[in-house]
Amino acid sequence: MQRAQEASRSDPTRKHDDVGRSPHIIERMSSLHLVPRAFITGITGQDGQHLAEFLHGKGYEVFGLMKGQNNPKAESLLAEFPFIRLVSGDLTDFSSLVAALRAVEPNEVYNLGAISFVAMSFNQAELTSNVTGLGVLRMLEAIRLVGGSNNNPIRFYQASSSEMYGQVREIPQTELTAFHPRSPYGVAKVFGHHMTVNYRESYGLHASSGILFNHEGPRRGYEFVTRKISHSVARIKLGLEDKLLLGNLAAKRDWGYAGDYVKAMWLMLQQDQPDDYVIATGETHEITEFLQLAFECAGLGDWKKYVGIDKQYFRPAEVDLLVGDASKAEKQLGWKREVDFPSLVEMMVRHDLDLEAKRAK
Ligand code: NDP
Ligand code: GDR
Repeated sequence: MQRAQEASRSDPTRKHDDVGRSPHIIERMSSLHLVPRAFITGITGQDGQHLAEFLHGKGYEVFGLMKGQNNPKAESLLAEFPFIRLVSGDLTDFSSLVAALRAVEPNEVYNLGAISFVAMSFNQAELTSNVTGLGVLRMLEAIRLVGGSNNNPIRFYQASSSEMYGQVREIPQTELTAFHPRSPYGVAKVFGHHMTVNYRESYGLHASSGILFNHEGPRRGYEFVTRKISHSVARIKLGLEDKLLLGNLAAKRDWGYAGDYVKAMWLMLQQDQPDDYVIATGETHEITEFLQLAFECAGLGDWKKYVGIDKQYFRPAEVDLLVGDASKAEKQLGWKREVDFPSLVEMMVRHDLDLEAKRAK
């Protein structure tokens, strides 16, 4: 009966329930779980979508944290992934995280929520520290409170980042490479990473941290350089724009495909012991290489004809080069990336060509 009521409450076609709350938001769940439950923060983001899809395919019940009183992303998310059940809350609000965990009773928590745009973190350093850094501590504390300090049954994944290496101390970067973050975002991620390790060591929490290098795909936000390029290439090809303005083209990144990377998150939580793992391709490419492949893929020829430099896209401090060594994950988790760099660029450009052609109709 209760399940039926909850199902009706989460019907995306309903506008509001009796007390005016969003119908997508659940309040309390039954404690009888027949299948494993995953709770994802950052469910509307690139990785949240990939992970939700992946876990659903594995038979999980998937719950996602949704911030805001009427988040416009809820409707499109549920239209594409109707199996997701949304829970109201915010990483800056501890009691909402406790309430969410009590309602969902998850087996696994994936903390992907963050202010994730490095450039923005320079202008909103305090907000970034609060969400991306302190948000991790709040979630760990909420897990400890709800699941207990001993034999806590909730497994935790923290979305750590290669941005923690910043001005790199060695090449390639491994789990043992020292951190030297170059942005408020990177600093906040270092805090979250160390907190995760500390809760593991202090309370025996099954808390793992994935140090993921850049991963992209058609669900990437338009503010990030790869999607900005693939989107612009499509619009240039269709005659909708003629110029692409970028910042520092000399930066080198280790770019993989997001669909491959979320599998590693899940694998980490299936291990008997929690740990930290680098997830990367082991290759590094300049932004100019991405540009060259993207413009060629659309049949536009030399990218230099279309690309200009705009100082507003340069950052106060830059991360010049990232390249990760994922051999620990490959050996212990059996993880391996499947999509290579040229296939990733092609996937993104083809997707945006289709998307922009449909929008232009
Ligand atoms: P996105 O920027 O696509 O998604 C970020 C998510 O965080 C969104 O769902 C956003 O919600 C949510 N969020 C923002 N603020 C809050 C808040 N106050 N409370 C709750 N949720 C919030 O990031 P990605 O999917 O690309 O990345 C996922 C995670 O992995 C992030 O933590 C990122 O820092 C990290 N990471 C990403 C890498 C990459 O290459 N993609 C590499 C390494 C780490 P809303 O949409 O409602 O704003
Ligand atoms: P990054 O990704 O900072 O590595 O963080 P982003 O795509 O924003 O930048 C990559 C590199 O490209 C340079 N660049 C530009 N970047 C943007 N966004 N726009 C431009 O116009 C532009 N021109 C040049 C940047 O200076 C930079 O060197 C991403 C995020 O997903 C983080 O959350 C994650 O932790 C890291 O990857 C790993």
